[in-house]
Amino acid sequence: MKLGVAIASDNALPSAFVVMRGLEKSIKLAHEFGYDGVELALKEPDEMPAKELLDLLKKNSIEVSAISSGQVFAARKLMFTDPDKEKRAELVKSFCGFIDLAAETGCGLVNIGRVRGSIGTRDKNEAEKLFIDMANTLCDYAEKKGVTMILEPVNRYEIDYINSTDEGVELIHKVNRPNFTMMPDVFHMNIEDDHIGEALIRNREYVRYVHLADSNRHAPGDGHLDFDDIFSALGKIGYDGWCTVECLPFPDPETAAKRAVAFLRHRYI
Ligand code: LER
Ligand code: MN
Repeated sequence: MKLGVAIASDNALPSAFVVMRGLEKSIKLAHEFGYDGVELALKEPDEMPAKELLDLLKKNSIEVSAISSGQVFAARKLMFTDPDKEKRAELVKSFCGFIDLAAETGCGLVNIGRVRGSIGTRDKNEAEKLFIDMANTLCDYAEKKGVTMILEPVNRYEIDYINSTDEGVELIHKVNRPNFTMMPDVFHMNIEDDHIGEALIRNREYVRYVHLADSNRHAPGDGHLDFDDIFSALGKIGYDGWCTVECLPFPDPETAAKRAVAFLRHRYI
């Protein structure tokens, strides 16, 4: 397994779920603290020119674990289930840029978290049709670039659609594309799933990437999640991908990033 940390540029909203901000500084610190990679939480695909980014990664021996898209929802209010055609076209444009970047950086993964959008008072089938159409459009483009789209079940207090991993798998079956799968986040699983370890084992086929935070969304080890159970389940299913820390920057970004490595390295990863 490889250990990553979620980062964003300086202009990310204060509410963005990342550990450190400032791409250049965070890539340097990620290496210094002992991470293998960074997950880039981006609003736009070109927040840093690709060449500059690739040089910076190489210089610091850091890989990109995935491109994440939460800020496309939080800052730009774009979503898969938006009935507005123009907004959906804007989303396709940004996601094609994310897919290009995922191919260029070699991570080959683009996350779909809260950007899937909500259902609200609409008929669920109507919203779901919009989601599935968008997923197919993006999978068509991603397939040509060797990129996989990873759906993240997110807890009910943040979004009203696809909260548990079982719901994620149900939707993955409906989309039914080889490059459309899932990325569980143990913070959301702790709220929505019956049992974290059992749900990971049950849905093993679709565990392509993992987000880590503790029960209070602080650094792993600072709350009461059973990480022995989580990593024992990941071991049982032969998971060998990225585990990326996506916790709140508490008490401050650098301390959170360091505490997460201190807890996870050697014990689990
Ligand atoms: C949001 O809570 C989250 O976990 C992100 O990774 C997805 O937007
Ligand atoms: Mn997450």
